[in-house]
Amino acid sequence: MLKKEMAVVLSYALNKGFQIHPDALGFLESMDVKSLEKAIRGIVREKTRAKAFQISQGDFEAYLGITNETEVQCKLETLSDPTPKITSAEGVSGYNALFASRFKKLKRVISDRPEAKMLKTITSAKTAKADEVYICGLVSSKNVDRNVTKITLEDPTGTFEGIIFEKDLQEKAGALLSDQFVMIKAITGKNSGYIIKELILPDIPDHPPNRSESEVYAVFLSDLHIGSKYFMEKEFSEFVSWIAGPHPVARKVRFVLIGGDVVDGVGIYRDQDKELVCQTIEEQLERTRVLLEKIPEHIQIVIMPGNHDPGRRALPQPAIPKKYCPALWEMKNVTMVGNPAEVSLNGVRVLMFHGQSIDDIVKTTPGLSYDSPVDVMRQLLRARHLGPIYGSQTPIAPESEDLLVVEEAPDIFHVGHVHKAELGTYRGVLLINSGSWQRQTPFQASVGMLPNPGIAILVNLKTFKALTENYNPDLDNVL
Ligand code: D5M
Ligand code: FE
Ligand code: ZN
Repeated sequence: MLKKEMAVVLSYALNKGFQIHPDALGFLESMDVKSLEKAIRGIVREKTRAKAFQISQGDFEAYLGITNETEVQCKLETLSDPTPKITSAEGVSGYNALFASRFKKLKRVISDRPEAKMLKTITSAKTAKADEVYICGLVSSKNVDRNVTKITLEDPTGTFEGIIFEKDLQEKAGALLSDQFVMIKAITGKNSGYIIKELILPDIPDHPPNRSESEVYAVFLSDLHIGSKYFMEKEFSEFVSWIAGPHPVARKVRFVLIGGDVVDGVGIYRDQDKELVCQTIEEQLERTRVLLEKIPEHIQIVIMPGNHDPGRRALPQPAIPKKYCPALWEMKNVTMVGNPAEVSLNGVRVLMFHGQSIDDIVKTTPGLSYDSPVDVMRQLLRARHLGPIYGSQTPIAPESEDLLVVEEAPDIFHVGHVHKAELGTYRGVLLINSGSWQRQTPFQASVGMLPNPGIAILVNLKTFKALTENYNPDLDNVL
């Protein structure tokens, strides 16, 4: 609401001899004219009766039925963050150590499966010459040739080749990603080759999610691209005002998570400078701080980087380094984490990942596309890995520990990157792609990518009900 409009509405109370406490002004600014008019008349009526001639923010809160914030639980914990584990040099030990770690961690993940008891190493399975074998490994190749699919797996002891004849199983194999971990059951064929009879992905167990005791909301955002000409600054500011305002849902927001591409960055793509309104990283992050500062301090903000943010390009990424934005780091209610990260919001486990690997996965998997990022997210959970494909477009650093393994199933899986807001579920996990706050860029238009920016997703952490706040100026473009 404009200051002028607010003065007109408040004059109603002032003319009746009331004073307005200055603490209420910021709060009132975020209300719309109609609700303020209504509230002020009601409050004036009540307080005239009580002969109390000062109106404070508390009076408005009481009138609107807003509960006292301090009673609500608001506990943010960082459960895992790659930042302190990331080695400074890239390419230290090559991908051997990375794959060894991936294999070891995922073998542990599947160890409680009944089939796991029958697992043999590739070398021992080959020498045992049993009719039926169970092995596991990372997919090193996959070929479809004249109605048969041939798969090669590797474990630390050796290489295994097997053939799939069955149609259903070939389809399942079609969705296997290279370097992904898989368990298989195979039998020996006539000419001593192996025929694959089962493909078992690590997957996640179906589970009821942890819930918050207090009824609080978390807001899921990503891909703001602050600094870009196409960042929807006006709409984003309106949404921030909504969070700070009197809407009953907004009053219950306690967490805001930002899943990467906070800023547009510098030198990320050719001739980017022509599409920037802020030419330095520092300026872009300062603008971010100014915008986020409008979020009330009782709301915890978590900031994770994406491929446009500074730090390093390869996954896993450290938190946006403090040297670019000391003021943002020092904000009391801001927590900076790396990508991927896991946080707990009042006990609800949220796995945050920017989503870079989606690009490689949609390219190589039949049936998956940018239209439904949530489908790709299901695939990542089945693989229990956030970036299985090594050496493709998404750079993955050869860390000695594979930090992209999904060691524990989350309650909420929060991804961004593809600029398409979408919700889904998978085995008790709420899947969120948080869309973007950047209008379609000329590049996206040239490749036919249609984003649905300006949609905020909110989740009630007690009931797991999700809702959206739509600031997209194009009304057709809804979630
Ligand atoms: O990516 C926004 C979206 O655009 C994401 O879905 C990937 C896609 N994108 C970005 N760059 C390319 C290239 N070079 N080829 C194909 N698709 C691309 P963002 O991370 O915000 O730039
Ligand atoms: Fe983005
Ligand atoms: Zn991105």
